[in-house]
Amino acid sequence: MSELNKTADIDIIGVQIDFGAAQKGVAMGPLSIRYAGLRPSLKQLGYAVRDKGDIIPPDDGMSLRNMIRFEQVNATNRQLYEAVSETLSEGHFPLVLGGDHSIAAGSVSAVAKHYEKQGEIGIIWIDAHGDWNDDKSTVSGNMHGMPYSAVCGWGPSSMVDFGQEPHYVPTAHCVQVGGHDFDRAEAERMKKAGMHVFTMNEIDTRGMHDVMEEAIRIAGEGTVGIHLSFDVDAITPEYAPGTGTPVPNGITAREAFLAVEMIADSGKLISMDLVEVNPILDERNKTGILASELIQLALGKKVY
Ligand SMILES: [Mn+2]
Repeated sequence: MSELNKTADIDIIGVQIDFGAAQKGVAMGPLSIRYAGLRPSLKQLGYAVRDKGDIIPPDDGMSLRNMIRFEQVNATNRQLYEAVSETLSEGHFPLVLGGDHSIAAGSVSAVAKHYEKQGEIGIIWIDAHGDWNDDKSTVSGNMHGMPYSAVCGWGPSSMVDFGQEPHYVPTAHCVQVGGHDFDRAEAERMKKAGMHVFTMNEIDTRGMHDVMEEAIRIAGEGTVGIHLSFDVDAITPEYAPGTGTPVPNGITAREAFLAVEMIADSGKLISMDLVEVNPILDERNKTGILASELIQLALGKKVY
């Protein structure tokens, strides 16, 4: 951990939402990660840990055109934006547990806004998917496919508007790692926006260590720090079966460990989401346990 975060307390914020995804059950993700022993493990690392509990979405609300359950997703993200902002203003480290990935719209918006006067933040987004659709390019209308585009200012703008005048994250500092299931229009948008994308092919060719060195440089150099948004569907389903949109032949658990250990060693991590753990689809909480381990390693757990 950085000097900045070495002394920081960690606030756990769960978000029980699955309205951003087609496959239900991911709302129970925060509990499955907690059951894997997250809090005592983080305490063992020397952190003071405060669990702020879970944000519960409203049980009703409207959809907009090509944005399914928009109202519920937006109301939930508004609450998350406020919770993360409060945590940051108290000097604590926000650790956000999903829930589907739509929640990154709330968490990243809060982090970018908090550091607005100090400088830009960088983002490392580890995911099988781009999450770079807007309400025009989307094929499914599911909002968990849109947050990365939204926080970069490429829309949907309504997804990150909580009345705060959003501070968008420049794509010059935004990295996608582990992508291998992009929609065609989505990929075009990412290219146009100048996103830095390290696909599975690139990881195969160069190795995770090389890829992460560059990713950390892009997100970490000239920024106030790095937000890590980790979607467990980046990890191949043999290791992470408990997720709603699994994609075969993703990164291994070892590669994921290496990636988050390198982020920890960079000393640049300022906030983190861990999303898309779906206990209904899991095998004996395997994915929840893996998620807990990834968080510990990202926060500085060492084997030796
Ligand atoms: Mn995702």
